[in-house]
Amino acid sequence: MSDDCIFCSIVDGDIPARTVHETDDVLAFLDANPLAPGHALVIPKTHAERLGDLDPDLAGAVFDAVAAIAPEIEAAVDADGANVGINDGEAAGQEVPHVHVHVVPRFDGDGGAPIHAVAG
Ligand code: DGP
Repeated sequence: MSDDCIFCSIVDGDIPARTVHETDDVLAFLDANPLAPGHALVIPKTHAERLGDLDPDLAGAVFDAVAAIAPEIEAAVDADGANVGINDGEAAGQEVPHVHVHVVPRFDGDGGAPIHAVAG
């Protein structure tokens, strides 16, 4: 838990969120500013600012959760694919300093950019 961390407050139940998956170590919830229907964030419950700060076992648990829920979210919103990614550090666009993996459903012909176009 880190004071002033929005995502720690969500873990603690002090800020409401639409939970889509939860384990002892990981929470996934819908993004408040979705890029697409079903856009979810997967976070470790323990505070870590950057991916490199994350305990490797916990990083594994986060990606296990991503792998489990991405197909479920795609099915729930009838998507055709998903972008899965991390904005790691301010220079990469990280706004909330608590590691989070974006799962953004994609739809055939939706006109959005692939991740490799972000800095291209
Ligand atoms: P990033 O730029 O990678 O740090 O993305 C932060 C994301 O977090 C952004 O898509 C909006 C989302 N977000 C920010 N505050 C809240 C919140 O209080 N609740 C939820 N559910 N999402 C939030």
